[in-house]
Amino acid sequence: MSEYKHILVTGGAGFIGANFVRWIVENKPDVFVTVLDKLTYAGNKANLAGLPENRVKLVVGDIADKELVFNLAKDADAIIHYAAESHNDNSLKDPEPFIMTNLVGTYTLLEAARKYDIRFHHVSTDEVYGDLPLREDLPEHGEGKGEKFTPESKYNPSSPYSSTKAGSDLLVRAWVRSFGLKATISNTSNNYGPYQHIEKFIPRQITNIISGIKPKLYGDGKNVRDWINVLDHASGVWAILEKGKIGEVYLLGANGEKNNKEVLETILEDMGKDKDDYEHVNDRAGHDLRYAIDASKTRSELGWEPKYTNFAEGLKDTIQWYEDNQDWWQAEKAEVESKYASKGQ
Ligand code: NAD
Ligand code: TDX
Repeated sequence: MSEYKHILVTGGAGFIGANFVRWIVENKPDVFVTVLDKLTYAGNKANLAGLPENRVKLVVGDIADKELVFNLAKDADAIIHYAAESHNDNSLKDPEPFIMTNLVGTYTLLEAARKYDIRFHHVSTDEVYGDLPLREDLPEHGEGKGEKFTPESKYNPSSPYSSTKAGSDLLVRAWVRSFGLKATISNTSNNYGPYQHIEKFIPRQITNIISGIKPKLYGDGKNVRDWINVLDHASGVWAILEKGKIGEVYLLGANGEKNNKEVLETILEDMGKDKDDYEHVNDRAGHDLRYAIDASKTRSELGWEPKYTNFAEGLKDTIQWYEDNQDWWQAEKAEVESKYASKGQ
């Protein structure tokens, strides 16, 4: 039996939120989910298609809408906060929605959780810690202190996206300390899996190949991301909600470090192409070099373990999902690519 019977999931029609809602429906039969989602370009009702009405209700609205948020919060016993503007490249073009959603929206939710004394879990990213040197540039080839992010790492965000996520984390910490809010925070590495918007690296390249467009690699492709399957993120968030200590920060990662070039070559080979059949395009401004998560505290304190740690297999399943669900992404493909093309990417 779950301690939380009615959870309010913000951003539940986006990539990670929808996978979380699907995970709840599958694994927590006594939990009812209200999704609050604005359905921005990144949100999609279809991400929740097929879920039973007696388990999941979608409310379309903005997390910065105080009246709506307070109304929904009073009927919930926990808020799991996924909603965000989430794409670094977009934040370089127009930071404003990032300020409004990631900061003002988070503030609005925190005030509602404070008023009704509700458990709050804030979903954040490893990008708040900035970046790490590449392993090959470390003196002792990767072994040693400070090599991965820990909950004690210094905040050092690089982009408008990551700085607004860092700001939202700090708001949560202050609400815990000053108002006794029952909150936890998770900082997670790069997720992959179904329902990810095609502006993001892995789905963009898969859908490029299906569409006969050459994949696009930023810079030299040496940048490293620490990949975690989106379902392992879901189980991690639930473990923190139920077993995490109030006021604590938990890192979620699955030892999945890969550089972008390696990931792209694997996608190309899996899809029957030459592994060098791609283009180098303009690099991202301020492009973070490497992310890597040390999740040992989460594993030892909460007993959480990622299950889907075979990245090669997970990537194959993800490719298959985009091949099988072309109706889900085809209509947006030309517009996404023309936005990138206008920046030489
Ligand atoms: P996404 O962009 O796919 O989904 C975001 C969702 O939030 C969308 O459904 C969108 O409609 C909704 N939304 C945006 N603004 C809103 C608003 N003002 N009010 C209500 N809903 C709004 O993002 P994602 O990749 O699923 O990321 C979810 C969360 O996880 C974010 O907080 C992100 O920072 C964090 N995160 C993502 C990753 C990753 O690899 N994608 C890694 C670590 C952490
Ligand atoms: O076409 C591309 N070519 C390319 O080389 C795109 C879209 C990206 N890249 C590179 C940039 C990054 O090094 O691939 C890497 C991954 O890029 P994104 O998918 O944009 O993800 P990233 O910037 O790493 O951020 C993601 O993980 C952390 C999520 O989008 C964030 O929401 C999360 O906080």
